[in-house]
Amino acid sequence: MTYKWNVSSAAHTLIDAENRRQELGKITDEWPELDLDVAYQVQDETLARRLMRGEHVTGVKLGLTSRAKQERMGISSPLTAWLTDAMTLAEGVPLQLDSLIHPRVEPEIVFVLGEAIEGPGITAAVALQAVRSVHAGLEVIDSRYRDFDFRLPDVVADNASSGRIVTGGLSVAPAGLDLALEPCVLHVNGEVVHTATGAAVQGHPAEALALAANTLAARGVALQPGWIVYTGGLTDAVHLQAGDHVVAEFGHLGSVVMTAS
Ligand code: OOG
Ligand code: MG
Repeated sequence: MTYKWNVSSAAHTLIDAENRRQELGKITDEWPELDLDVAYQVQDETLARRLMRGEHVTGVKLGLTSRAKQERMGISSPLTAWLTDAMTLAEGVPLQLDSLIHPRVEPEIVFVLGEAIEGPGITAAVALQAVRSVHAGLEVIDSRYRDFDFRLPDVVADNASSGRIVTGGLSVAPAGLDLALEPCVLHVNGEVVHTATGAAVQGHPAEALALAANTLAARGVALQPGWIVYTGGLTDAVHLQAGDHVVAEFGHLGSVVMTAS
């Protein structure tokens, strides 16, 4: 029997895999016609299903904005996806590994917006003016695809492997920061596993913010005041195991900590 793929069945399959913590093969293997436009329709349909079960949009995330991430995943174009309140993990609350499929963690620079940003035509400088605060962040990604093996439309449909976000409590005003030079050291169980500076993300994290504003404008979406924006992993992501203690330590943004259990 061949499965009848369409926007609705793809969204259902992805949300069901997430709920049941089961990996899938690539959708594009069975549905090669899944192009980027349709993939974003699937992503929006997965969001609709999250909202229907009571979640709220808290912001957006960018994916594959750094060379480290692009090279690891074998995909060179950035993408955007949705963040909801159900993805938020408070700092200090352990991540339950059995609530996810095969989580990995990556450090990110995070913006909280004070004003709306409505593309197109937004530059990094203009985008930065809408930022209220900058934070240290850890994102736990959890692809619904086996071994994180996907093509661009697959990962777009899968809400860019969204899992959990942990945002550092220190809130830093953007004025006076040079985010291209902002250093980040990722420690796992006391060992340094990756280092980067903010320039890893599109040359400057505000470029990623502008990219989000401009590409979302094409889908009729403006970034809203109060939204949180995860600008993309600065480094390759790290597999998580029970007991892992992860710290992303930044130069001016403080540190953010997460423990897996
Ligand atoms: C795709 C999600 C990428 C990032 O920050 O680059 C992402 C993946 O690597 O599974 O969240
Ligand atoms: Mg990420």
